[in-house]
Amino acid sequence: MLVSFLSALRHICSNMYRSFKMVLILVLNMSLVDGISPAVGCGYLWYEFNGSCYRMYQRSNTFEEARSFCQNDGADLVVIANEEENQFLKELFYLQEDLQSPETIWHAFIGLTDMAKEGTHVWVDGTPLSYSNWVAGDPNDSDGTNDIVEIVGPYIPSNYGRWVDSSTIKTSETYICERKYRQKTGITVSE
Ligand SMILES: *[C@@H]1O[C@H](CO)[C@@H](O)[C@H](O)[C@H]1NC(C)=O
Ligand SMILES: *[C@@H]1O[C@H](CO)[C@@H](O)[C@H](O)[C@H]1NC(C)=O
Ligand SMILES: [Ca+2]
Ligand SMILES: [Ca+2]
Repeated sequence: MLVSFLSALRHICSNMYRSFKMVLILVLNMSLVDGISPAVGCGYLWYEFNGSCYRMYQRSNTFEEARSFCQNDGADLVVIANEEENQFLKELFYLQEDLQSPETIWHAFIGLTDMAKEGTHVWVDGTPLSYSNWVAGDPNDSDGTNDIVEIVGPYIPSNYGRWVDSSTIKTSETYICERKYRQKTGITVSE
């Protein structure tokens, strides 16, 4: 009698424990998805890295047009703070699901210019240049109008991820937008 009671109790407890574990796993998974899923946090076709959302576009635009296009999405051309972020952008050429033939891309605009003062590069958010990753010999303002900057794409493996200055009047086929990550609540995560 007692034995069967105890065995029944153990059975009930173990079932309760299993249900509790299931709920726990469910809750943990949900919060994990909330935290890292690009679909939830950054929106469709935007990719999250360290508090920002990124999207690479293939559209034929000048630097200023590309900036406006990013700004329409509450973003701007990408500001690159460190090597980790630059490394992420190299990966973005392949992460970005809607890109056509990433291996054929030469360059993409980033949010860096020396338009205001020749030779003094400033990020579009006003940050002065600290981390940089220039191609050897760049920036060289080679034709006197090279005041915008591009990151080299996979097409040129030897310089992939490095930066070149390019002509301000150039139209690029590719560029990268960045905006701060916002949680579902609409609260902006502070830096
Ligand atoms: C300037 O840099 C570009 C790459 O942006 C390179 O192709 C060119 O040869 C360089 N010109 C000079 C004069 O160094
Ligand atoms: C992430 O962002 C913070 C704040 O902007 C910065 O201090 C940190 O270096 C960044 N980490 C990486 C891995 O980029
Ligand atoms: Ca950034
Ligand atoms: Ca220049």
